[in-house]
Amino acid sequence: MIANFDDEINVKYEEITDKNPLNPTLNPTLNQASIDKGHIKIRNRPETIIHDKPQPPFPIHEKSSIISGFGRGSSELGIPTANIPIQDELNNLQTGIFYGWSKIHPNPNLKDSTEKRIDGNEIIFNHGNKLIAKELCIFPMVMSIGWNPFYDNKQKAAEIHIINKFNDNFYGAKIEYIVLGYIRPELNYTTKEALIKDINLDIKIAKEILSKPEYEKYKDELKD
Ligand code: RBF
Ligand code: MG
Repeated sequence: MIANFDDEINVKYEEITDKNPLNPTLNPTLNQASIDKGHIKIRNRPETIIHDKPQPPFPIHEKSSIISGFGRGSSELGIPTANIPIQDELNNLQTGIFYGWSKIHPNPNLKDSTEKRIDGNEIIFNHGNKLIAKELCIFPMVMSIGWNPFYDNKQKAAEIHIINKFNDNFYGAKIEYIVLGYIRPELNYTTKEALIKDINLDIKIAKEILSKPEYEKYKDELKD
């Protein structure tokens, strides 16, 4: 199967090499992706290696609280992310972009509260209690771990973009997730649009891989 990923992406190759044993090869000549041979190759993007099934250290299954991030994900990129503390298992991973399954657990026992974000803005923690039943399903996710070179963060962050359109935010809820594989290293970009385009490709790739039975079956581990 040939997927049509023939987007031109404007990437500055400032690859984060910290703990990056995979060292993906760059394929500047290809402008379409072939998924069938276990590799996704896209022009100007490091290649994504797809294994028949998750390889160690995956699967990594955790349940974590959602903390406030920079507030850039929704407002600037249109790609909201749930920021989570970097716990041991995540800290041991190479930095980069990952994929898997996720699910939100609201806390109906908690009332709304407010918290000050890093940028000084007050945000309301609704603990996930505004979400409706169909938003509490298991969804595919993409996860970014690292320093966001495009924004030059001073702190390492872990964030999850759940691939679903939510009607409300869910600060203060818990997120359960299972990480199944690695897509690419974090990159720097010449424009915000290029970053957005690349994240959308990550989403496309994640959905593609997660639809394979050997990856889809891990959804069951998040069922109550
Ligand atoms: N930030 C970067 O600086 N470089 C990246 O390559 C990058 N890739 C990302 C891929 C995904 C799937 C997601 C969800 C985020 C990525 N980010 C990246 C982080 C992005 O800059 C961050 O979510 C926003 O700045 C909000 O904190
Ligand atoms: Mg965020």
